[in-house]
Amino acid sequence: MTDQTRSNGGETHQTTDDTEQTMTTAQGAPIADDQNSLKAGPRGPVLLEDHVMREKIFHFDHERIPERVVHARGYGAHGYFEVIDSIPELTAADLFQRKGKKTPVFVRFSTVAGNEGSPDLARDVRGFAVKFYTQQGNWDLVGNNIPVFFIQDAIKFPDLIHAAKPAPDRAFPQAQTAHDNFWDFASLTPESMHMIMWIMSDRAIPRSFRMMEGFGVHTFRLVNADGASTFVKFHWKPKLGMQSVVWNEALKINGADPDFHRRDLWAAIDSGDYPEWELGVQVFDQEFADSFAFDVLDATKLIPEEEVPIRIIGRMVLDNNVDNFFAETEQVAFCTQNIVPGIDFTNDPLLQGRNFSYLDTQTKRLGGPNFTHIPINAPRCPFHHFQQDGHMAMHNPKGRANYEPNSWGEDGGPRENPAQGFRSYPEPMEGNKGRIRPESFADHYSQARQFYISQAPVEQKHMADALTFELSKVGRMDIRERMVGHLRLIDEGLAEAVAEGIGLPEMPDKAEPAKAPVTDLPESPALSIVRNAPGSFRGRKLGLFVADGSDADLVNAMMEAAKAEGAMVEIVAPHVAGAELSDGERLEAQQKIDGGPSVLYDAVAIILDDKAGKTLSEDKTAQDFVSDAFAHAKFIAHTEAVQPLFETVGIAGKLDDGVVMLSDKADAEAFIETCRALRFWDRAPVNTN
Ligand code: HDD
Repeated sequence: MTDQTRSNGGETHQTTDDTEQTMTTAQGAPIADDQNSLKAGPRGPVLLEDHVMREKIFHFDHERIPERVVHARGYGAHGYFEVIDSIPELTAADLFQRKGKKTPVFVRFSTVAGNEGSPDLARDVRGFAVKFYTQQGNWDLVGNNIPVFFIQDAIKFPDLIHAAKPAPDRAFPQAQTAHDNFWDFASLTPESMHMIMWIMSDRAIPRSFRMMEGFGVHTFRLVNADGASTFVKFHWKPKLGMQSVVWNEALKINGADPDFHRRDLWAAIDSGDYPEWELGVQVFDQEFADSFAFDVLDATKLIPEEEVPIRIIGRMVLDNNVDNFFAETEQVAFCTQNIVPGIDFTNDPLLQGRNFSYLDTQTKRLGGPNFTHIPINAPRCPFHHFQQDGHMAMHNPKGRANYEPNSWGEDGGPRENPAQGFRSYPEPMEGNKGRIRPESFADHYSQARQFYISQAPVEQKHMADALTFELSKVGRMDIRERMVGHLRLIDEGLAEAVAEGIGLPEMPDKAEPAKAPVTDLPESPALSIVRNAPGSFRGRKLGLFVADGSDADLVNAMMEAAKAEGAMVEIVAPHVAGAELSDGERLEAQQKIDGGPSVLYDAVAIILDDKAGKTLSEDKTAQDFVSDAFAHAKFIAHTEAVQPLFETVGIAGKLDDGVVMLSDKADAEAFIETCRALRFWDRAPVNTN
């Protein structure tokens, strides 16, 4: 029996951890027999009178709520935000006022397109939604791991999502954009080109939630105590650095462990290796906004870090897994409209539309307007208002007054507070009403090109491979051609690689560059993952493949070296019972080789003796373990006895500096240091497609 006191976030209603307690119905009536329904005679019909069974099954029948229309698959955790550098000069927001101040948070990471049961390593944007339980109310920063978006105006969101989700007539493909409808929409929507570059890049297949950046995407406002306002963009920077997997690996991870990302987050927190991000702000004024080459209200554009540096103001640590997935992660309701005094919206038309959508969707998903009564959504500061009644109302105003103004004096309930209350920034407005797309939103290609040229060569190859993969799943030739026509405006080399990849007989015409010319922007190295590698193997996982007879000293040295680096080790063996090492000790395995393919690890060490080396060279799963690790540019450490395995998979003649022979303890330590480079990209061209 679970402890509902905890999973409900502090409300005490019923039940405890104490398994000695009597099981009851939901009404609290003790149950004598939970194994058998009430029957007329031992083999007779079940009686309608059986209130115990009917209540139990009735409740079960109603366990599901509608999954989120987007971001259905997600995983959450609790933690805190701590101020490193206070910014009272920029904002009156309570949570940023004092260095060291901590604010509790709940974070939910997600994929966008797939349903709740879809695999974690779909090529997709990742949601990065943070609920700050501040002393002035809940602030929801509902962002993604990509700083730009597909569309400029919220009115296009249903079209975008319809096109990305499974086709309505056949209900497939699940959790992938690799189909005609998505590319049809994208190729007819030039404003999506910048974001297309991002989702075709390695950003869309992160190694871990712990290793991805997060972005508030829109330009927001900060407003200080004097009412002065600056613009701001929010950035989350992972302490472990950014890292992604390669596409062929992603496809295989989805089969081997569809829960790869959620398991990774849960395990890291459970083991006390708490994931951490820094919160950074790009702050700029109206003058900069007016001089910037793009409109800061256009969510398909970013502001390069090189142009407006990021100031780190805090850190977020996730140190607590949920007690109950449904109560917390499923019922958490993020709303972009949840902001607090000191932070304000801008006129970004995407943000304005979102401010309607989230409240609306939570009402539907959680069954009524009282979803703020659910503990995960309730503010953790005092709150008083006259909202009342409705489905599942847990707390209504007390006393006689449920309206305002009233003349009940002290018993009259809460009052507005002009000194502290939220005030919208009084931005002057003028203009004719109209369904208008501003001309300042018209350049759809320049930043797409900037993103592409800022990538390392291996990342550019991954992008060409990704586009080739996706467009190869598109049945209609005209859609494929139209996309290549757009790519020609972004980068001719990329367009050629994709045209060749999908076998176009001739190069299609360039797309019309809409109303704005494409400009050559400088490279922004901050946009590359590989160019900003963390130089550490910390938080990563080593797959250590052993068998009976493996050299105990080497195995222990490798485990110690990995541990000293702050990395995790998983033992993989021919049997899950483990292996008897050379010293006669048995080492338990976490994975039988069939269930622990090398795609689940960041690097692998294969420590076998001659006998096991020979036997396993004929084993298909052991062969895949080695050949995949090699194809995915991973670092491989091995004993001499692994040579026959290299021979059977055909890489014996191709071994490079990323494949390291182990003889003694020092080799093991040196190998873990080598792994700090994360991948051996010189093994290119890597067959990742
Ligand atoms: Fe959204 C969920 C992020 C545009 C409408 N969105 C949702 C979640 C994230 C984002 C992270 C999951 C929250 C959670 O974990 O529960 N969405 C974004 C970002 C956008 C964006 C970064 C662009 C900058 N979204 C967007 C638009 C609309 C929506 C333009 C509608 C006009 N989004 C929704 C929604 C969802 C949602 C339908 C589905 C479930 C939910 O809200 O709670 O309201």
